[in-house]
Amino acid sequence: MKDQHQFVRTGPLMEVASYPEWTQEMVHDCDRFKSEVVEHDLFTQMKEARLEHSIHKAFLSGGWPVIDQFPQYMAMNLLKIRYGQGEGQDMARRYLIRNIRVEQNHADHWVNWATESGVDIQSMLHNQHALETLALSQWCWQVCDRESLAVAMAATNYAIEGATGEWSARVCSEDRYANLFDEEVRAKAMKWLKLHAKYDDAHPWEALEIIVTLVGLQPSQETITKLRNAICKSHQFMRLLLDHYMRPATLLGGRQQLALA
Ligand code: HXD
Ligand code: FE
Repeated sequence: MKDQHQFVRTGPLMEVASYPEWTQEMVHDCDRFKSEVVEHDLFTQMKEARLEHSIHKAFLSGGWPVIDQFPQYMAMNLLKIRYGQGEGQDMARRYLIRNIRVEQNHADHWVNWATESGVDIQSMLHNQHALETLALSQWCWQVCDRESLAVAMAATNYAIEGATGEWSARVCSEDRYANLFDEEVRAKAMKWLKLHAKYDDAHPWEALEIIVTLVGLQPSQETITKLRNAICKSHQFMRLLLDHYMRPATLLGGRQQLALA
């Protein structure tokens, strides 16, 4: 049974024009926040191999909670699904089960990246992280726990994966950063970045297709607003994390002490 508001994509997966007009507007509205992540000075300095060592290590450590929890966000969303309850739910079920498995390896690759960058892994795994950087993981947990499947996937699989595909591609767009690592460990250290740095990565688009299939061709204004706010919030929390690490060193030290107190 097919209802008239059901979205069935006919155009290419990775073109925004293949989606309803409300989706195109939403994507466009959120892109401004995404750019602030992708173009962030921390990533510029990383790409140009001039990011201060302490900031580099602090970033890798501070990013860890989201890496650790990412499959759990997907698991929380998987719990919202019942088989055979519609095309959107069936697509989401396949996507989530498959990608939870993929993210298993990504956590290992992040740990390798951090290890080769000189991060103290035990403190990365067990330290309390700065409040500003914890906001991103807390937000993701909250949205996946409390909001609908569509809104939660928009905040995580669409917004975070989407921005990450672009910032990692930016860092990998030249060899300068990769060349900071000794040749013997370079491939291992760069694996996480390389895997995410694909301009042709279909994952965020697959998530978008699922979201639109879940809410249909004509969702309420309230639903659209919720989706848009969730996406923009994820981008803003990512930016907050990056801004935190780019603050002057003294302030960063002070804040970290505050978080540990
Ligand atoms: C960015 C810091 C400002 C956190 C990056 C989070 C990226 C999550 C990517 C997702 O695929 C999980 C993973 O471990 O690869
Ligand atoms: Fe990943």
